[in-house]
Amino acid sequence: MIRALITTVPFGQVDPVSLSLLDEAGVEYVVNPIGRRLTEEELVSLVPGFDVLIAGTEPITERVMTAGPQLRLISRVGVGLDNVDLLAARARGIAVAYTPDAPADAVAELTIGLALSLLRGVHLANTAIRQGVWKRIQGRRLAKVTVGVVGVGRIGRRVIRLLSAFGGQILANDLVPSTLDEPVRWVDKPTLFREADLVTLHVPLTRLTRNLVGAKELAMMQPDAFVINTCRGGVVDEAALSGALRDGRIAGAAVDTFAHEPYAGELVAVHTCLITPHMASMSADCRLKMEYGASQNAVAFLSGQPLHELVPESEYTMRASDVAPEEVES
Ligand code: 8YV
Repeated sequence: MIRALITTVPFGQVDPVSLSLLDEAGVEYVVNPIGRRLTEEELVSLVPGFDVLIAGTEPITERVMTAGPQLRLISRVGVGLDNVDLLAARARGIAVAYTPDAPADAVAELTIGLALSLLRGVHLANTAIRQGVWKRIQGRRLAKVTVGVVGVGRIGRRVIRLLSAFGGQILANDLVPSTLDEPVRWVDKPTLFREADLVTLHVPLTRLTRNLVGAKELAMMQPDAFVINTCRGGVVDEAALSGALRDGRIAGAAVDTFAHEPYAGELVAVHTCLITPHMASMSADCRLKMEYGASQNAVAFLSGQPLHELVPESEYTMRASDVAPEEVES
């Protein structure tokens, strides 16, 4: 009997079809008994005896793989791979699959929602009114501001598509300017930080994107500018962001992803920071797409069928050289 540990939660809540798929394929599964993102320690104690991990964003380290010598497949529910030690997996012959397209629409939509909220001060008004303060906040519209998009991959492209419907200026930065249907101005990062009224980040977390937005970049930004991080914690230096917000060096931020999750750090006390609990991919359709995709990948792998969503070779090469394409200035 093949055994799968489903670490990501929720799973099968929107629709149990992904669990049925595993059942029909004769896969015995256990859903994360702790009900939240597992720590490395917890995963080490849970993993023995499992052949497959249907995984979230918990740390899937060499230690975890050593503790689970039966592991043959890590099937990520989502796109980010920073939590998976790809080289350790390869060294042990463990395949890694993911669902790279599934989260894009939901993450892009929430990003637009956060942009609108920041620009109109929705988060500030929501807090103020609960404190007995009736204060109508005057903000700006997306049509009237310049948005800087860092990382124009699957998610960044969709953000640009949605933004273009509002009609504002769009600045873009990535390794190589790509061909887009929408009008954007490709710029280097310093120009983007200096000129954008709102910066939104859509890069993977790598050694080189860690702290991509730190004190230096925040200092380049305009005092009425905003930052949105729906990509990965660690891409923004949280201490530097907190300092910049407290000192009023930028107007606000929306942070969905944190270096340590669940997050309970200093940004919680900063009222100009709109905080959400890594929920950009938490729309019903997106969860279903990711869960079903990851289950399909597992079933295909176990039945020896070709996998369409195996992590591509370029990810291993990049990991080995520790260079992320997004880091090279355009
Ligand atoms: C998580 C994400 O995978 O796609 C990603 O990389 O960060 C998320 O979609 C998901 O929330 C894990 O359950």
